[in-house]
Amino acid sequence: MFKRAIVRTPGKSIVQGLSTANLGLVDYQKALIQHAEYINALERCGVEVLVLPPDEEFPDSTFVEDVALLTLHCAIITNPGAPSRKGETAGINKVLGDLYKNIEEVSNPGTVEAGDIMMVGPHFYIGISERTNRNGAEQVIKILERYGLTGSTIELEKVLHLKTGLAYLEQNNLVACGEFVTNEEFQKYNLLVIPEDESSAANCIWINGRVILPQGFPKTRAIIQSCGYEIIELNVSEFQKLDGGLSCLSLRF
Ligand code: CIR
Repeated sequence: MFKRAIVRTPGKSIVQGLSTANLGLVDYQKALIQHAEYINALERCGVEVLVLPPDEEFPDSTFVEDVALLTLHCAIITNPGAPSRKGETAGINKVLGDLYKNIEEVSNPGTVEAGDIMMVGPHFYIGISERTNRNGAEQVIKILERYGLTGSTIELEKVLHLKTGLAYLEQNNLVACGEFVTNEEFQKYNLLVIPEDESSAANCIWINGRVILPQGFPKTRAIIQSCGYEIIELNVSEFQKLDGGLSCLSLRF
């Protein structure tokens, strides 16, 4: 169960965030409303939400998931592979100092963005992507092992982050799309295969028995509902314009 979450309110600079999506310019006012609805949904799932103020210096800083990995035993500050995002870690480091006794860090030449890390109980899958390199993943695995946890790597072919196309919903249920569907590593799970035309919906999150899904993906909704989950749908259009989704917007622990 998750007790807490950390989010960061988007700043006006979000309109300059990194993007390959070609979905148009972010509407800042809409982004603020969607972010507030996101916080509300987390609270409805029984999570206490710590809301950090906007950090205008970093346009992508609302995607707070990427700058830290929070486990039961330690927090790991990452080292983002995107040059414009490197400085985001200082802000999260300060906040985590009050919440965690054990704080670890990934350092150069290793790069890691935690959107590339998926937790399945005590095991962490780490995507090797344009943002997360092998050195970074190895640093994370070594740290995890010191705390009795494990990690392994998955090569990414097309997507930005591992969790762009995967979401673990507990109870052995794994949402998968595209390149991950046939990956050997994931065949031991009950795969909930998301059709390519709804690929954005693969970035959904399990919170305390409920699943938060992006709005407008009826096939995905039906698949997840058929497994017995209560669903909360949210409009995250402004974040999708920046290749972001539901998981990216919070650190859950
Ligand atoms: C970026 O390119 O870094 C941001 N525009 C989107 C980050 C999305 N984060 C995630 O998937 N965990």
